[in-house]
Amino acid sequence: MKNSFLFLVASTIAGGLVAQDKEAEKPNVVIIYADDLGFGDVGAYGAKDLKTPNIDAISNQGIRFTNGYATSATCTPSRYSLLTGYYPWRNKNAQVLQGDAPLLIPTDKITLPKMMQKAGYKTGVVGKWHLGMGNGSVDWNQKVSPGPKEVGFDYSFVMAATNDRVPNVYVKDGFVDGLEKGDPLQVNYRMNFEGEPTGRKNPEQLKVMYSHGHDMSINNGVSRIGYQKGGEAAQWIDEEMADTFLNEAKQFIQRNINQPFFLYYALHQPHVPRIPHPRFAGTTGLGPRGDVIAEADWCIGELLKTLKKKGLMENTIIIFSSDNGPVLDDGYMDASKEKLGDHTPWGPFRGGKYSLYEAGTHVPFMIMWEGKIKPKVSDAIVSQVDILASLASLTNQKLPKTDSQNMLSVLLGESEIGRENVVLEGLFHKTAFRKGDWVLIPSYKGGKTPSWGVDVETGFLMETQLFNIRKDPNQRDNLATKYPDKVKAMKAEFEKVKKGSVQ
Ligand code: NG6
Ligand code: CA
Repeated sequence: MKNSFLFLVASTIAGGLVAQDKEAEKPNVVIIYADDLGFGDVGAYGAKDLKTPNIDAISNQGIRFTNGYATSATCTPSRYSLLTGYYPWRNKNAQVLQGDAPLLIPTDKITLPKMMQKAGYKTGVVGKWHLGMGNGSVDWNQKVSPGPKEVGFDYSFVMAATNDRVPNVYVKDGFVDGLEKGDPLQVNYRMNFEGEPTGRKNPEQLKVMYSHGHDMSINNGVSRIGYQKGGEAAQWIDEEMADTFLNEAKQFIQRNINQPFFLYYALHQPHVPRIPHPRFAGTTGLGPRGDVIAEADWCIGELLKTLKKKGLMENTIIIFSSDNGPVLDDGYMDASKEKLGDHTPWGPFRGGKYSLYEAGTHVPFMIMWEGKIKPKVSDAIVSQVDILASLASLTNQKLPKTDSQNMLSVLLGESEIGRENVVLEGLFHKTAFRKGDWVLIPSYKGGKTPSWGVDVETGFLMETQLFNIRKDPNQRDNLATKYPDKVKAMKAEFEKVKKGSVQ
């Protein structure tokens, strides 16, 4: 009698523990991924003239990484790495894609969302996709496939590429959302459709003037990259995009409240064209770039509120980062430069989006898990490419070898031992190598700025560059000639990593 009572108590406790453990292995995971947000754009990283209280709240309740990296200084390659676990320069096609590009990610390989599906998660992507969809000759009036579904997302509500590229429509689970039968949507990146206005020919129709490129089809008073015709009812209104994506993200959470979910919430801000909802226009004094960052921050706050209201905070890991560094004029005359004042989107770093210099890839990177991760600041080196292996470890799964390193203990704040080294990519697959405090930028032919004249130093110089990033975050003091042995050793290790023999 006594024994069986004890047995009952013991098994109940054990049962309880097992159940708890199981739950602990499968917290919801939300990745919030900004587009072109700089290290210095966030209050938690030192921004003073721009307020980001909701992003800061994630940082204050979790870990703020001071050495967090996107794999690339542009969007498609960084997203490719996040979802595949491979460095983007290993795939020659992983470069900024047009809106009609075929799906970039192989459908027969493991991806972050597929791995989460295997662990029993419902997976969703809301926001910017920019990884190609379809097979290269898409009929936008039929189901567009392969796409997010084939990459591992049970639900998707996305724009195909960027907010400055056609088609300007949302694609929901493979179908253009809101398309009317009698008004088919056509897309062409080579030539215009007869009689259709363009920014170049009809500047009087524009509410924001283009500065370079972006002079093709007009939607909602903004000319874009590429040509499109028809699909009028489905064309997005830029001012409503933030609310649209936020509602989709909230609904995804609501639908999956009773099971583990993985949400990839890919914000469109502050990428061009920067067109905030009127609620945010003029609120920061920094022009549209500041205003859309305030809008993005608000969206993040609303998402957190939703998780809180549903009682999900203690069972949800939230990761926040950006796909690449900041840029001011990226194709529209939106006064980003004129209204910048003392704000420094690049933080202490040199360069920006497109750049091999630090500001291209050294981005805000933070994680919170209420009650599980103790708040702190970490200087460990982490890359977004590591999220795959780390979440595989969290959910107890084996992965084939990729560039992704298991940084789970670093992400959970249990260790300060991050990556030994990390490869950084600028435009056109040009790469640099960080090891410890040192960054090596090999010599490259090519100009200081991208060919279309965007005002960012790429870091592509004829001479080899070596910097001590801790002492000289602004990369002004090139130590390559002073430390030839260091250059040699780093080059050798870089070559090994490129060949895949060092992980
Ligand atoms: C460039 C565009 C730029 C931006 C970028 C992609 C021109 C002149 N510039 O080609 O405006 O769209 O591609 O940005 O067209 S990213 O963040 O998605 O990588
Ligand atoms: Ca981007």
